[in-house]
Amino acid sequence: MGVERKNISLPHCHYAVIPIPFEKTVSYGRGTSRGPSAVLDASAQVELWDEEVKREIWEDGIFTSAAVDVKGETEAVFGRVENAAREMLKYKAVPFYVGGEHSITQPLTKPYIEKYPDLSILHFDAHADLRAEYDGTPYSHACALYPASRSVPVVQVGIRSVGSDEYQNINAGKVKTFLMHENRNIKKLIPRVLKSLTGTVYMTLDVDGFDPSVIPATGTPQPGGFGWYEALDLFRAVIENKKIVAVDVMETSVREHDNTTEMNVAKLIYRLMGYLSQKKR
Ligand SMILES: [Mn+2]
Repeated sequence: MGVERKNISLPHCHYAVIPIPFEKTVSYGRGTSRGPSAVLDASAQVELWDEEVKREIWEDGIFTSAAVDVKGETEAVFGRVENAAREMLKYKAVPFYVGGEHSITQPLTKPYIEKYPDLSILHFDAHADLRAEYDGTPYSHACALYPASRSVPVVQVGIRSVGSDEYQNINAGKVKTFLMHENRNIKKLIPRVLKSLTGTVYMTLDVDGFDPSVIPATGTPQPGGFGWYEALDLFRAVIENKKIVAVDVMETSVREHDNTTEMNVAKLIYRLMGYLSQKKR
């Protein structure tokens, strides 16, 4: 990110940012391939001193890697994404994978599921993403959490768009789904989410989990999402109470004459790093 220290190497950093500008199966609005670079550019405008965490978070070391190569067939791209995640497991840094479309959460979560027997996934999204297949492919953004949900607990929040072909997968098997309209009191929601998660958590954040007033530029927006502070309350509680092994932030798009989305996503990532830093002290 724009806030990284000069000459810092990955083994010494507490955080890593890995851009993955993949966009292939997006079914509606396009632009997620430009999301990661827009977030990195915007990160240069985020204040280094965080007013909530009250720290210069960059001092812990933020390593930004080159973007994962997303050219070619989806299977090949997914292989490279999985390898990138596997590589990150060698370091102490908490990785922040920045997408790109949500389908890449499929290969990203694989090495974590293998490594951590008690892993669960916090899935923040407007959409359930639990279709086995969509538009003729299992690699669609609409299937992002389906493979993981077959093997580890997936706790969904923000959900307010569910298809008839995935309805049987919510609140079934290893999936706990907190539908947005039934859980509008965030203070009551937080302890239920904490109870549903295991001790080790992978956080996958589709930015459309936020209300479009917070994050306007995303592939498939839905009304009635999380407010900024509601989401931060939830994320802070999860980070304080769980071991976070990785975070992905997906579906950031860009649109002309409006940099609200990339600014807010950059601030979100920096703030989450701040929560993780606070915990260490
Ligand atoms: Mn979504």
